[in-house]
Amino acid sequence: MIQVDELAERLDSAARASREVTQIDPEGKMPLEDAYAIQRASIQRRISRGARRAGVKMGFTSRAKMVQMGIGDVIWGRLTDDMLIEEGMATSFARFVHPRAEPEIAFVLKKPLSGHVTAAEALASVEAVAPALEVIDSRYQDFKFTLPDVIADNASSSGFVVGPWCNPRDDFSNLGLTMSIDGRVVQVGSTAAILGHPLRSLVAAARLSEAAGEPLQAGWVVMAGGATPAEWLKPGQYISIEMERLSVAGFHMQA
Ligand code: OOG
Ligand code: MG
Repeated sequence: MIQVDELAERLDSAARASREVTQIDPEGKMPLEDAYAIQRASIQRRISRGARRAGVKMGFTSRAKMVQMGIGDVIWGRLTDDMLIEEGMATSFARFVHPRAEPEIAFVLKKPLSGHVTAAEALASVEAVAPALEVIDSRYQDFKFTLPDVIADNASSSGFVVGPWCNPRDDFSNLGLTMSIDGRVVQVGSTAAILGHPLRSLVAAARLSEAAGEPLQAGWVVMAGGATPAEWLKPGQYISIEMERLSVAGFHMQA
């Protein structure tokens, strides 16, 4: 029997204190349902301190991310309201252990969505889409983990930035995007890198969330997953995403 509460406490405390911890399952032998149970208990601690659930993040939905991190399975994590970095505003580097940023697309839902849904049903539940940035910050030393490790650690999630919301009726299946640091382009990609179409990530989120007993809710944000590899961040930088035909979003990493 694994100690779900003890491991959840360890990861939650590490995230709160911006401190790294050793891997909890370096051999990668833990059943994934145990890893998700640790994630759930760890986020529950945050919620009992007053944070509110804000949505879901999907991970490893692009080949670029799978290759960068050496993991080939789609995973998911829980977003809470305290993770939101206001677009154009600053967040403090001291909040993180060793942050990285990656360009994504975000959905906000206008109605609940759960179970096995078609892409058309998923689209019908979307209120708006926006270019987004995720700040990932593994709590593990050297940002190294196995699949159960990263699932238990809420899929490395730490912060998210969402740009101006745009009409989801405009085709967003293959939009060019760039991520820049201090105005210099560091990654170039397309929304099509996300499972061939970012809606497939929302379809997967609907299925996985329902299976976990926490179906997607109206008002929730779903982060579709990084379209390119992530970039290490340093204090003082301005990180931005520009997405063709949609809009731009950015934030300052304050020293
Ligand atoms: C795990 C989280 C993956 C994504 O967008 O693919 C992820 C990590 O890379 O540390 O957020
Ligand atoms: Mg991500």
